[in-house]
Amino acid sequence: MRANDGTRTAAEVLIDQLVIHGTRHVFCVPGESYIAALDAFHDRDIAITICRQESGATMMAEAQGKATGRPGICFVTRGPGATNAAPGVHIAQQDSTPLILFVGQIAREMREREAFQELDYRAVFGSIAKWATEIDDPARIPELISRAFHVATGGRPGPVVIALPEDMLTERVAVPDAPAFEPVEIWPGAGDMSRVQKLIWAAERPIMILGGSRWSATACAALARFAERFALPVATSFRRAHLFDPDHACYAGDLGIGPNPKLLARVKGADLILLVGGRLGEIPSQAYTLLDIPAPRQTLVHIHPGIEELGRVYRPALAINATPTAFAATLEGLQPPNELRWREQTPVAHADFLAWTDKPTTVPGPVNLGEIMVALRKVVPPDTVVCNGAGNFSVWVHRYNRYRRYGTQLAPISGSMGYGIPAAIGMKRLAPERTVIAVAGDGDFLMTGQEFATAVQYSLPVIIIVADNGMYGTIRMHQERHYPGRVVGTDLQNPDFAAYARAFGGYGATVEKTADFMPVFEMARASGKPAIIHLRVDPEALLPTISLSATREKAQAARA
Ligand SMILES: Cc1ncc(C[n+]2csc(CCOP(=O)(O)OP(=O)(O)O)c2C)c(N)n1
Ligand SMILES: [Mg+2]
Repeated sequence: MRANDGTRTAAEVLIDQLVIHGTRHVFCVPGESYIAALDAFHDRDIAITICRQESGATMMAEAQGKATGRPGICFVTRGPGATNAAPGVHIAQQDSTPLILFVGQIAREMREREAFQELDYRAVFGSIAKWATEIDDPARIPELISRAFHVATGGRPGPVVIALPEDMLTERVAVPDAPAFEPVEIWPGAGDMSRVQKLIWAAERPIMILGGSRWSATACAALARFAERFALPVATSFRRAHLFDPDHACYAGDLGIGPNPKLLARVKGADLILLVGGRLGEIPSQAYTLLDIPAPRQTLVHIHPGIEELGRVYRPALAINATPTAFAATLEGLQPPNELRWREQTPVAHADFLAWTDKPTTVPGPVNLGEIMVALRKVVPPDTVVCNGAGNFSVWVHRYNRYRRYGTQLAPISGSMGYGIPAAIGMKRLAPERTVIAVAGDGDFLMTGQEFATAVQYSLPVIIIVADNGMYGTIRMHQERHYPGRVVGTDLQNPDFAAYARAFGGYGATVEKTADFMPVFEMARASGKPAIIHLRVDPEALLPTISLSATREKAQAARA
């Protein structure tokens, strides 16, 4: 009950601030440590999603942060609740996603005794959050929450962790609210843009690479118009394929795991690279082999919202501290040269992409995940969101799905298993009208598969495809490459995933051959329930390009 003497509890001030900053969703696993904050949600216009484990809760919030560019919000309890939430915080860090994690904390007077579940959150999250703090004084909540929203979204976005001592939350204060925050745009200077134009005019073989966060549908559209006017080939970074329309004549493909060799050759052979928003980290740079470090042979123009990222690994010829949204908005002012010397090359780059992704390779066994992705991409609406975690199965997803709109790809740049299911649930909660699909491996699914209960609880009909090959296939692959024939710690004995779905109150079905998939998918869709389609995949189908036995034989031959 709210008082009418002009004072509020700290918890009430906190939740009021969230409402003012535009928060509409909160994900949580409850804990007695922040029971006063939970109470303050009562009668507030914020949808709460109660989850089954904190890693799923934090990933759901992170997925909303990715999709909206505004901080995803998660509440967890102290100690084990907080440490369970760490994977979502790490994803937000590596994926440059705004996220605010609130952690209940022991009462202030018990500090430093190792009270029940006591942790020092500044120390625990010090190296994986952008900012970790604890609020001692209720009167400073408006200031510190405002700062949290600015830190999470500013420059290169990332996670903020805020501990809330339990006794602090019930203290009463009279304090004015802080006004709503707005993410701060960072604009390139006029001089920057004229230098970009000069470098493009001098180029013979330019290419653009898009990555990172701080994009929008408008920015992607502006960038596509620019690419068109300049006939520039455009590649996307690892798990950022949704930044450019794959059907666009300038699209050259994505730099992920197992990329198109022709795209790699094109980037290596370019004389000008416009890297917009991305960091060209270990995965897209193919273990830092794509560009020379620190001085790339190509003329590198690096556009990034985080000043600390410019010159961090690669010395750019031109560094521009700007958000992709602001940079894209200024591209209209650039003029193409009279002669586009690379014009003939751009359709070739697009044809290379199509040749790589149009038709799936053949794989051993009756289920071909590539053919399934191709069949799916033909029937789902263009704004369908496809989510995934980590594992070899994701290589098929990224290669054969077409992410046709901004925000249709939710996948961890950090490579965290277990991301796809919570991401799909977070997304479906945000946009119930959209088709949301998660593709998971058998290992991947069970990292956060308990959240299927959350999908059922909130009637969120996500469709989950579990590619079950009975192993941690990616690690088995590395094993066969480095220690051929010596299988240790990578076999899995799995449940009946379709029965699992039904036991939770969802739709479940098993698919044993490719041709059966689409009818089952349609039934899953028609059921209106959260669904799991259990795909039985031959473990021999290791990658689109090589079988398990061939991987082993290749490694053995190299040793002989
Ligand atoms: C949280 C987490 N733990 C461990 C790993 C290491 N890892 C990467 S892929 C993988 C196996 C994935 O297995 P599965 O989901 O069955 O997919 P598959 O490779 O078999 O297609 C493992 C264990 C990881 N990336 N993330
Ligand atoms: Mg597997």
